[in-house]
Amino acid sequence: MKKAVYLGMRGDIIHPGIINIIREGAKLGELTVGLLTDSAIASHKRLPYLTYQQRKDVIENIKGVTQVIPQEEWSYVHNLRKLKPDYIIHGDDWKSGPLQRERDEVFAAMKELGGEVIEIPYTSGVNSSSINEAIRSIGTTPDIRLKTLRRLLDAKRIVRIMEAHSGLSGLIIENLEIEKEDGLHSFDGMWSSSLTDSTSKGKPDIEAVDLTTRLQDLTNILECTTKPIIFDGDTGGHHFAFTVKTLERNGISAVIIEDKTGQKRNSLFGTEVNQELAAIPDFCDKIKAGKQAQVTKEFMIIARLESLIAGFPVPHALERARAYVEAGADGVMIHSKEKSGEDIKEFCSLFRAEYPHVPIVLVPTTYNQFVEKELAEWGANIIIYANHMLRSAYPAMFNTAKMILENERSLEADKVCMPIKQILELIPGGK
Ligand code: SPV
Ligand code: MG
Repeated sequence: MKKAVYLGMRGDIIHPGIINIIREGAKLGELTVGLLTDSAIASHKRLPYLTYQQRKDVIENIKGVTQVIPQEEWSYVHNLRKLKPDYIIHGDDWKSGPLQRERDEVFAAMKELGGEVIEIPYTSGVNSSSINEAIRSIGTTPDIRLKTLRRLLDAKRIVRIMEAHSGLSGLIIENLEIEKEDGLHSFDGMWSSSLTDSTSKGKPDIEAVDLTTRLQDLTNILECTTKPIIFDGDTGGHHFAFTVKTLERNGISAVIIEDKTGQKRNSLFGTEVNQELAAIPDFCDKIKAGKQAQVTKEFMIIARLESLIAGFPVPHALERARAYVEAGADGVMIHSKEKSGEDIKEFCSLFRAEYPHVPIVLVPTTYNQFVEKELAEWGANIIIYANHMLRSAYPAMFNTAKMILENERSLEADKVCMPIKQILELIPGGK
């Protein structure tokens, strides 16, 4: 009887190194490929370019592959215990670098199961990570970027979004990664905030900046990043259908519109400003018009509930949420200024009970004592850090300007500034 061989892989980019491992694996026996699912990958890395089904279609048709099964976890061990293969095969490049822990686990599991680990010498010059890097430097397409948010929602328990108001702030969100116990942490996408966009232009957040101007700045972010973008659509304006089409064309994944009416004010403004809420049927009509206008099936229109901001209780928000979801909203954002977070928590649990699968978006600016895991337990799917890049940039710039003014020279300010050499090297190709 033929021996059973297991090979776990992402299968996003097929290169000669992988073909070599498949060839060697097939020589040993019947080769089962454990193809990592989107959620297995997203727990540790960026989403692959191709969906699971697309990757499966490719791998199944490679000579030497007997079958493809899902590997639902980052670790190989679960599938090894299930299949009890005679061999697991892997490139020997995992001896050093981030996969060492997985390697140790695999050796322990195979020893227990009585199988063997076969390590194939790494094919020099090609590996998926370096090809991935190269592809990333080329960029993305509006189509791929737009669809990524839905894929992330399917793959991840929580989608982590950070505000970007310029190409530079976008680049930080694009590239920042930190290693933690449970894998690599990074931001999943960007929030194009009306507050920080207008503030960075020296204007108030009153929906005074028109769509064309908003998009001009967004273009800078689009040009140097690949991650998905959620657009703050304020009240949706008078031409929401047109806005939806324009955002889609640019590869934006979602727009959030709020159920306010009249001249819009920022929601975190003092209570002295009385913001009127839109009538439910009017706002539903707006959602419907947007849904009818959209061209792709993946674009998302998220309804933002301002009930709690306007001083109404949770049932008021819930009644509106029901109407908006019935009108076609792809998700709801519930906003509040309440520090305790109790109102948000209550809303989440009541809404979740009625709609198990409709995404909930939270913007925990005031109730920021809760960590992402806690908000996920309440039922949140998307967390937006809505203004922190601009709020931290402004005091830094202010202090530098003040230091120069006080000292009548820039020597003292130098220690709070990035060295010239570093800023010249900051942007790839900028030298
Ligand atoms: C924004 O970022 O512009 C928002 C979120 O609308 S908030 O400022 O919290 O209202
Ligand atoms: Mg806003």
